[in-house]
Amino acid sequence: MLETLSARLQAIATRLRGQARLTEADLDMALREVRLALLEADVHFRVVKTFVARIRERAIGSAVLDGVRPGHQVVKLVHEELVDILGGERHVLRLGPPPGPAVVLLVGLQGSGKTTSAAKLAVRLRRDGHRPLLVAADVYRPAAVEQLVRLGEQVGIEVVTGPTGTPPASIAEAGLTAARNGGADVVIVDTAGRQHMDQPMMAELEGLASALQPTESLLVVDAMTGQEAVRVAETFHASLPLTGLILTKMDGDARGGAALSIRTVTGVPIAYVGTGEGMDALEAFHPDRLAQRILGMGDILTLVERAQEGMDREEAERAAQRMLESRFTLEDFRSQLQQVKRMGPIGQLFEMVPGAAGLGGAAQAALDDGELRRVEAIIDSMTPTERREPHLIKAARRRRIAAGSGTSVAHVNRLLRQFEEMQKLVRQLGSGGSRPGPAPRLPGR
Ligand SMILES: Nc1nc2c(ncn2[C@@H]2O[C@H](COP(=O)(O)OP(=O)(O)OP(=O)(O)O)[C@@H](O)[C@H]2O)c(=O)[nH]1
Ligand SMILES: [Mg+2]
Repeated sequence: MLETLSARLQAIATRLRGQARLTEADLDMALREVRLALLEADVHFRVVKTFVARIRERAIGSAVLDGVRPGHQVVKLVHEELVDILGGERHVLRLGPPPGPAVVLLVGLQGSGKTTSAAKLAVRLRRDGHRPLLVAADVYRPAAVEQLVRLGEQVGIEVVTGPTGTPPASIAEAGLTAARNGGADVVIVDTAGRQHMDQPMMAELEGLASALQPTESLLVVDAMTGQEAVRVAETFHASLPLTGLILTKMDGDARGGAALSIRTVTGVPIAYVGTGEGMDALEAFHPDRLAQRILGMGDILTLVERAQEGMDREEAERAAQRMLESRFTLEDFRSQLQQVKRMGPIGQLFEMVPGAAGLGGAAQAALDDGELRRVEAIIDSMTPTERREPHLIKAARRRRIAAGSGTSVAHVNRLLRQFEEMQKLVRQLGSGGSRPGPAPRLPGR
């Protein structure tokens, strides 16, 4: 459902990640695209506005985080803010403490999926070790009671019913009694939906709520209705304090902005999402997992954290300073390599980069530890003077270094050529070079 948004954000993220430097203009452009992608996905404009503003503020505030590429950092910020608008922590239903069965009241508009979700929720709670019982408090249509009874039979969970016309509160009371007698610890109450929100329905639900004192009042909303779902939730919440939401039909093909807006606009957390008609198609809602899925992040967070741990901040700053002053030597370069090595085997890091894991062996080989070790060995075989002044290294010295490091003259040549290119690039940047160039290629790649 969020596939289009996901694809667009991933494209932006991929581009940002490749960036060694990020100017404020780059950030603006990226955020403009993020904004468009969210609006296109039907995310509420107020949510979009706050979202983008917070990322800009945090990105600028944390401009030089330790040892991590700024592009990565921005992606991390986008992820964190996504998790935040999705509700942060997972909302776990409060169903205790015993004695007395906990009451879960399900409310919502007609056709939103209340009855189906009631049965699904019972199945899920039973799997979590509870003993649920269902109550058919939709007393206006015999067919509605019949529907819940059938579902109850299908999943093997008791359904308490009453004759058509019984006040909903009386049936619910009967349900509580049945639960106490039968040892059920959760009573799930399915209520009648209306086509529109109207005063009588609200009054009935308020009456039901004050009679039952539900521990959880969950609004069931159809995610396919988009921003309408957000409006419905706002209105409901105003007269019947909700504790959580069940977003149904997330398997549909709507744009999905409702899922991203509803928590922030209403302040009510999403507890579950319905992802199909089957009885097992109800998932606990995890803000962080959805955010990761939207961004196609793979294990990028782990990667960023590892980079932050592996890099010695002061050493990195010193190296950057020396680069700008054109005093960056092969010695500095070697110490940078050692930092990269501290982050763990390169191949493993590679696996964690979304999209990169699929790249073939060629790319892997170019980045493998063997190559890094070879570069290090070559630098180790130089004298301190040679490391500081590589231009001194002529043919005879190259042969000595190759022999000393167990490599070949061709390897030494390549390393020196690449280092020289890198220095040239750094000089351009240091001399007030206006455009940020591509990341200097590490020798050995
Ligand atoms: N694809 C899909 N269909 C769903 C989902 N949840 C419910 N449905 C379908 O939506 C339709 C309406 O579901 P109900 O559970 O009867 O809705 P309700 O809110 O109880 O409706 P009323 O009792 O008439 O107010 C049914 O055909 C369900 O199978 C879902 O997560 N995904
Ligand atoms: Mg129903």
